[in-house]
Amino acid sequence: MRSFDDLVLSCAVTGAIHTPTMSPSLPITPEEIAEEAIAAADAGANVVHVHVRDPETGEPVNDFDLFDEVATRIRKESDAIVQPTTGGEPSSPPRERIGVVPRLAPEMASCNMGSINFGLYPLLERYDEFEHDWEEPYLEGTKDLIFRNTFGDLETILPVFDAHGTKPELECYDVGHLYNAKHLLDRGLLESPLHLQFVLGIHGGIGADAANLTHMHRVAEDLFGEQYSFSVIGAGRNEFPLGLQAISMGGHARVGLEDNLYLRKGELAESNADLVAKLVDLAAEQTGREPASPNQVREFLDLKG
Ligand code: KMH
Ligand code: ZN
Repeated sequence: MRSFDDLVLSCAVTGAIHTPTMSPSLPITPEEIAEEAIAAADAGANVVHVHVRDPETGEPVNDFDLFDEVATRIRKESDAIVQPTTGGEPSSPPRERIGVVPRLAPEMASCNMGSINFGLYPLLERYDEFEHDWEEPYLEGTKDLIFRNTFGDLETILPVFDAHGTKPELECYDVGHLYNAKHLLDRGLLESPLHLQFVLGIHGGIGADAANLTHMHRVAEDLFGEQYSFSVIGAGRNEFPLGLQAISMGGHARVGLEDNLYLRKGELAESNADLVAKLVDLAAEQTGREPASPNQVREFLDLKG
């Protein structure tokens, strides 16, 4: 693993899975998404991961004008790295989701390393208390979702990253996705060093526990040696325990309302910035590590800036 004393701390401010009925804090409009991202950056996030939503319904969309508006607003007020999703509206095919890369030519964007079942039943059961309405039309497509990212899709979209100088952050939802990344590296579709995001706790992916994070790290060590760095997403209540574990292993972490709505058990987070501030405090107190500046991250990850 590549060493870096400071932290790459990402904040995923809205995502595509949580619905406005689950938390009043979830940003929906481009103004809200940008404001949340800027505040998260002020609290210590050096990367802000953004999706966009229909301002009227909250539905996740692949609307590149909205992405452009969000990115422009953030860049006016912050030098954080704006990382758009290419997971976008997750029931749409990758060839549609990738459109954000030619449109924004971002320095980094997410890139999902394989297909998975993406099950929402456990999540929605958990949020029953918010009187979540199963009939919300845009959830229809995600009730039994295959999050599609085939080898053929990756062969199509990775050259688009390359053509725009956009570094892919490789979202790995299971151990097999690390082998997919190795395969794509060997075929010259990815370039070292890789920046991996281990995603633990999605229903359909690897479970969120300490042993699984250790295993993902061990497999990455075997496959990529000194030529990679990693960050972790612990979905839901696993955000802080797994984030802190990753940081104590020399890795990096992501927090945010895309992945987790709660500051602690029973207490909804009022903002993304609160989630960032909590991990910044935990990391400093428990490991002595602090977030790098965005420019230090640019240098470490060799972003075009
Ligand atoms: N939704 C997360 C589990 C993406 O946007 O491309 C992973 C993610 C992927 O953020
Ligand atoms: Zn995302």
